[in-house]
Amino acid sequence: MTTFASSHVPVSHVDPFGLDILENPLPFQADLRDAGPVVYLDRYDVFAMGRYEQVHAALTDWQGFQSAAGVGLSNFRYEKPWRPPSLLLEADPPYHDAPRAVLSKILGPRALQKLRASWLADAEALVDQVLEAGTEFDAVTRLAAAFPLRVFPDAVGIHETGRENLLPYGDHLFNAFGPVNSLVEKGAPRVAELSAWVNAQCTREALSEEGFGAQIWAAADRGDITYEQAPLIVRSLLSAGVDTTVNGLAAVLYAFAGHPDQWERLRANPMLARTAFDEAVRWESPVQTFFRTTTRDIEVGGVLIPDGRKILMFLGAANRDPRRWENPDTFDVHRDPSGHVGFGMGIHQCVGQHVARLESEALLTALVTRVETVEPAGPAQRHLNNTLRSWKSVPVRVISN
Ligand code: OVV
Repeated sequence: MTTFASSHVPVSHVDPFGLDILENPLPFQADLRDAGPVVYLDRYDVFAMGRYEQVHAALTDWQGFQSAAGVGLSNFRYEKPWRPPSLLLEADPPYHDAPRAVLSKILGPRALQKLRASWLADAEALVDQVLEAGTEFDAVTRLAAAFPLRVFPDAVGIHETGRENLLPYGDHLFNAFGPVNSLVEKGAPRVAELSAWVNAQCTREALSEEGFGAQIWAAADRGDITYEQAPLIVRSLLSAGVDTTVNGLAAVLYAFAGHPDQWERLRANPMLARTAFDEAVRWESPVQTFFRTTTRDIEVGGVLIPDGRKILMFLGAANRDPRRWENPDTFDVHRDPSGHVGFGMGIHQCVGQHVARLESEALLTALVTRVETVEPAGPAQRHLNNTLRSWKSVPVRVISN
């Protein structure tokens, strides 16, 4: 890190989307936090924040740090988005409010009570099936990916056919928030096909009569949203609802495989399952970064960020900021992880977080009654993505009851 003598903005030449950094972003994130509250990334001509205090403050200030110019590197003021912008993620009040209100109710804790019993039973069935097949398996494919794919598409109400497109679509979408690097280029050949499939699932006719999708269309019948908005809100479910939870579950399973003492604590008190998931979301931060765009000249930590500039918010770095967290690198189910920014913060905070928490509660609860010990059965392998902290495989060995 060097410094602009004139404006006292620390400058980093590092490419945070470089494959080497994505493989292990922690040393860079520590440098970023230590360099100052705001750092200029000259590789992309953007600003960055890595400290909890400033990330939290910027996420909470949606008037000053807008989402409507896109939450990726691309600035919608100047560049055409690769797909029609999300009505939730890439919008601000007042346009954001009706879609958000409709979806928060459909995905809220109250509404999810109806799914709880069947998701707990599904998790038990899946875990029984995996354990019957053997004591060594890949926790990512067999559990972290298998469980959301088993319950979520059904809950939305989409057809069986084409579900294998969900993960590749999400993988590309989350890559596309970053620069056009090799990860985006790798996904480019299938973008048209995958987008066409996803969009086709969002029509009223394609959706089952019950489910989150149908409930979104019912909100249009009531006039809470328009008929034009309904399919785009369904698209948000299919965009943000799969890869995120797969990687959140992978994170918590990886965390426990590496921390047998924490698994013992969970076994001693299964009520810790929900806290444990939030602690894993803090510790691993499945969504590592999102951008915001300044709506005016804004001073942060003595640095003037001009109007219309992109700022990269390092959720993962903020969640391990020693200025905010004691022993931030320690996965500890007895800590209070609340206030982490792994789900964001403010008006855009993850609208699906209760779905994610229910999925993890179901899976961990099924595991904790059946698995005495879990340990790594080989090296875990990362899957690189411009936005997601992801795993290709986490081999584990378990002793079951
Ligand atoms: C949080 C998130 C990620 C990706 C896509 C969307 C939301 C969306 O609304 O489409």
